Amino acid sequence: MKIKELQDCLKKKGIDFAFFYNFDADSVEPSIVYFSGYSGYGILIVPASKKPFMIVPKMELGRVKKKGFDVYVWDKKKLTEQLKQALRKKGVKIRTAGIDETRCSVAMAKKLKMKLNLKFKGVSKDVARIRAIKTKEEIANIRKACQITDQIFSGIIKNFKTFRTESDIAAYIDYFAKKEGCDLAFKPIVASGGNSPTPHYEPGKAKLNKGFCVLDFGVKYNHYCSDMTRTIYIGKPSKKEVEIYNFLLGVQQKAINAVDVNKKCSDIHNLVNKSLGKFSKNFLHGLGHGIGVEIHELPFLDSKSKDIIKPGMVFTIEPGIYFAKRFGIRIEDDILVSNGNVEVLTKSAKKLIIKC
Ligand SMILES: [Mn+2]
Repeated sequence: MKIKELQDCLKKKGIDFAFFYNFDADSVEPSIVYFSGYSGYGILIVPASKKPFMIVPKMELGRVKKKGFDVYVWDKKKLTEQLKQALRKKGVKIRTAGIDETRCSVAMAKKLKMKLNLKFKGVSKDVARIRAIKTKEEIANIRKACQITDQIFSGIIKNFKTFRTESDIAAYIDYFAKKEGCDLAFKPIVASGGNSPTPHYEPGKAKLNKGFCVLDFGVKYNHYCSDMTRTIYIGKPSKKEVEIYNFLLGVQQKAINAVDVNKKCSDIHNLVNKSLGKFSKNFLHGLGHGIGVEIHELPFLDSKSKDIIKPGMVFTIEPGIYFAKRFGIRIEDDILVSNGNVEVLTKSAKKLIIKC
């Protein structure tokens, strides 16, 4: 169990308990989702050697109780006092707290320090490392997210005639993700024609332009993300355009073939840079990133990465070639590495699709 892994790490670092919180109704705290499956407002405390517990608003009690955690009803005005009492009741020492230093606000840290006289140690790297290796259940969720992503892509292709603008396609993705009970993993990218060279383009009411059209989207199934990119062509591609597309596809396949346990992530990125030859200067981002409860997590496949590929990792391979103001092409799949096996979880075809 992953909580046990976190607790082992807390003990090793001399931390009494880990403290994660989410006080923003519009967002989720990845660590709370990850360790508890609960995606709402509240606090998760993971003591180094006692059972974890949560403090949530009364209206959320039902949701949390289903997850099997001890839970206290949150008293808004007395949060720190309440936390102190709960920790004492559980017999947890109140000296050193592990916080996700990338997410805990300065105001929160100040308050905890003042009212509870706590010392802090950062645990963000430890949590990221634990999260990088997926369990069977997590893999099943990601697999399902990838299946739904494939279904949405085939729906886009089938219904292509009905779309007039980039946002028509974005809305279709949004609708079908939600119809399947999923959230979007991120705001879909639909970048046609002259917009395609912008890797993180935000689709608007622009009419679908002729030329390459980059479709980059993913869903969250049970909080777990998928992330896929296909580049299609609207109109009639020139011979040169088809060549560049097929060249990039070859490079992407080469990168996937190079994935193996114990390889350095930076080596795979560097291999792609080398294979791109004169186009390597047109490759503007890292080759890939892990996916899980967050859309970008360990491992990272870029030239500076120190990450090593291990069984249980799931990450993207997404080389791209971008020519400013002309066109861009990106092809992205989600890759699962297990013992002795590398599997591509996103199955949508990659032969260039041409729509008139
Ligand atoms: Mn991606």
